[in-house]
Amino acid sequence: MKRTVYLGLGSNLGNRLEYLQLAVSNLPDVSKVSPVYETAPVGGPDQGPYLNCVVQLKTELTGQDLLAECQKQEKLADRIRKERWGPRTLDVDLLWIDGEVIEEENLTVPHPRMKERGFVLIPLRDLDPTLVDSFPNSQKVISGDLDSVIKIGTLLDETPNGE
Ligand code: GSY
Repeated sequence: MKRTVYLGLGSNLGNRLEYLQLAVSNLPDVSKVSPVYETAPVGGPDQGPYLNCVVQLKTELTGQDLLAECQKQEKLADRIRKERWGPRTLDVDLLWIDGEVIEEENLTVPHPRMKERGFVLIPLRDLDPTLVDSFPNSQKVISGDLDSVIKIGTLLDETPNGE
């Protein structure tokens, strides 16, 4: 059965928009793409601003399949990341699989920090306001981050029927 999955995409190195576009074009089963936001970096060393967006998939892929897809897209973007939390050409995080809880050695779903991050909640709310409203404190997190998350536009729509 197809499930609704959300992935968080981020880039703060090189041609950031191109890396996001590349991932959206290559990911399987994409059904919706949020606007792109420029966002202040959260955590880590001094680093440049990110571009972030959230992608919805309608898919039968499992959590492990999806994790492999995320890693494949990061590799395709020639990810260079010397420092944990440091700058990266592309980060693809598996955020949500229809409410499924996964706690495996290499994978935790829902993403453990997604509900604390304006750069995830704001684009996710564009795609699924009911889901974001169901998270405790989401309004507070979003209000606190509104100044550091600026909508800059949309990616090309690569979905088959332009949903
Ligand atoms: O967790 C994703 C990588 N990342 C980001 C990000 O995508 N956006 C912003 N604004 N800050 C971040 N810090 C990390 S780590």
